[in-house]
Amino acid sequence: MNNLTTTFNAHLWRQHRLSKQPIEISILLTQMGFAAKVLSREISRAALVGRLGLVGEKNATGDAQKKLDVFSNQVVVEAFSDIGLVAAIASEELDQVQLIECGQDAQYILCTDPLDGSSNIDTGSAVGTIFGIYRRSSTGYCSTEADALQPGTELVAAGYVLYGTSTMLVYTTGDQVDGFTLDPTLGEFLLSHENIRCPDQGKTYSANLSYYQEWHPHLQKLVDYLGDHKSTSHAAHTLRYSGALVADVHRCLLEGGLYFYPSTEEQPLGKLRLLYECAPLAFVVEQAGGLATSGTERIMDIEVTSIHQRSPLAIGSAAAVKLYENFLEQGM
Ligand code: AHM
Ligand code: MG
Repeated sequence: MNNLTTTFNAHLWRQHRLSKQPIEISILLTQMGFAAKVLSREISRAALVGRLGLVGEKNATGDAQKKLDVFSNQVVVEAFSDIGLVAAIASEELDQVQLIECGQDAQYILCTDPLDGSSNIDTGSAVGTIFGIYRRSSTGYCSTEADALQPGTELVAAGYVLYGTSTMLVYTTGDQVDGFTLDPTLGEFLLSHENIRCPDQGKTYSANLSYYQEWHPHLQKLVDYLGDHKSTSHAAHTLRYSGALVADVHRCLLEGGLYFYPSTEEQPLGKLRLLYECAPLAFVVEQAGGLATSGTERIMDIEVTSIHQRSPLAIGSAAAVKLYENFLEQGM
C-alpha cells in the first residue's frame, strides 16, 4: 500500500529499527537522497545557469564529458566526503578511485555513475544517477582501489535516481525494492512505490537498434522475434529506447520488459560499466524478481578486475532475460 506521508528518511529509520539494518547504511542512503535532490534541482535548470554542453575533456572511459557530468560528480562526491562513513568512491567520471580523507578507516565504498544518459542532457530528456554501496573487505586504512573491486553479490545497498517527468529514487538493501517520488514543494522523497515487483513478462524491449548489423546473428533473430507483429504463436513487443539506461530499466522494472546492450566485434564487452552501472541495477532488478545477465553469466557473479570494466547487459523480466540467453546460445 502506498503511503504518501512516509518520507525516505522515516522509511530508512523504520528499516533500521525493524530489520536491524546498520544505521550507517541508512545514513549513506540519506546522503544519496540529498545529492539526488540537489541534482534534480540543478538538472532542471541547467539551461538557465550555463550548465549545458561539453567541458572539452574526456572521462576515464573515453566519453566526452559534459558540464553536467562533472557537476553531478562533484555533488555526489561532496555529499559523501564529510560524513566519515565512506573510505573511497569509484565514479564513471573519475579516472581512479578517490580516497576520502576523513573516511580512511571507514567501512564502506561508494560506486556511482553520477549522471547516466549524458547524451540526453542537452535535449531535456530523462537522465539518472546509479549507485552501489559495498562493505570494505579489508580493515585498517584504505589505500588502494582493491576494496572497490567486488562482485555485485557483495553489494549491501544499491539503487538509482531517475530524473524524468518526476524525480524518483529506487533502492534495495537486499530484502525488497522501494521507490520514492520527490515532492518538490516539500523537498522530500515520499514512498510512492512500496515493494516493487518486476512482472515476469513485458510488452516492450529496449536496445539501440542502429547496431543491429553488428550484433550476433542470434540476437538479430531475437529482435526479429520480439518485433514480429504478425506472429500467431507469441505476443510481439514494442520498441522503447530512451538512451538512458536508468529510464529504460525503470520501465522494465515497473511494467516488465527487456533492456539489452550486447557486445559487438568492435566492443566485445559492450559499452556499459559493470561496477557502477550493471551490478547496482542488477541487484535492484533481481530483488524485484527480475534477472540480469551478460548473456553467459549472471551479472552479480562477474569478477571485477578494474573499476571501469565493461560488460554486455541484458536485464528485466525473468522470462525475457531467459529468452535472451536462449536465443544467444541457440538462436531460438
Ligand atoms: P553514459 O553513462 O556515458 O551516459 O553511457 C551509458 C548510456 C546508457 O544510459 C544508455 O543506455 C547507453 O549509454 C546509450 O548508448 P548508445 O547511445 O550507444 O545507445
Ligand atoms: Mg551511465
